Amino acid sequence: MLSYSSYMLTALAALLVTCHALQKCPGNPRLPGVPGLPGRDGLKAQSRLQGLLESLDTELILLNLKHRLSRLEGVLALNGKTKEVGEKIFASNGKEVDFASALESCEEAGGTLATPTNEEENKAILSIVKEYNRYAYLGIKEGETSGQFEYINGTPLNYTNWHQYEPNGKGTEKCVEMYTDGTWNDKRCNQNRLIVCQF
Ligand code: MAN
Ligand code: CA
Repeated sequence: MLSYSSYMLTALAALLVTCHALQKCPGNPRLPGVPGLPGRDGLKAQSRLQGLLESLDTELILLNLKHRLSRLEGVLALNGKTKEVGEKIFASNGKEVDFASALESCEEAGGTLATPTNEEENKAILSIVKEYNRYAYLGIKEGETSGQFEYINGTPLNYTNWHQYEPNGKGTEKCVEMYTDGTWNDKRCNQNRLIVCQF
């Protein structure tokens, strides 16, 4: 897979290097006329060629970006820093802060707090919690009605993994932490808990 994409990159790069050497790249206002094709036909062929080179340039940029991204993902996964489940990537920096600061850190990094919406995601977050052996705040909070919890974007929960007898805070524990066995506890929001974000 990697060697194939590397081959494609090299091949496309060679093509574009040639086009740059011949000064026939997209962005050059005019290409020389196509021999044997006079006037209007020549211009048509010229603009088709220009379009082709432009789309090749875009393809090369996209391939290069994909290649660099997959290498970055490989490095992060290898260091055990990320857990990927479906479309989601979970990650931690190992720091422990209160709920508001944890959410802020995740949002500053372009994500949000880790929010398990099924068992698989819960297990992925749990693996990070276990790695650091620290409880983590989840992207879940108590709604208007006490005892009723929702996602931080205000939508109702479609999956829960409460510890036995939880939630029990009755309005006094508005945040939710994950224990090191993956179960949840409603908890005051001012504790220091592991930052786990999702992207
Ligand atoms: C503490 C707090 C509560 C939790 C109980 C469980 O009092 O962490 O949130 O429900 O322990 O015994
Ligand atoms: Ca509780």
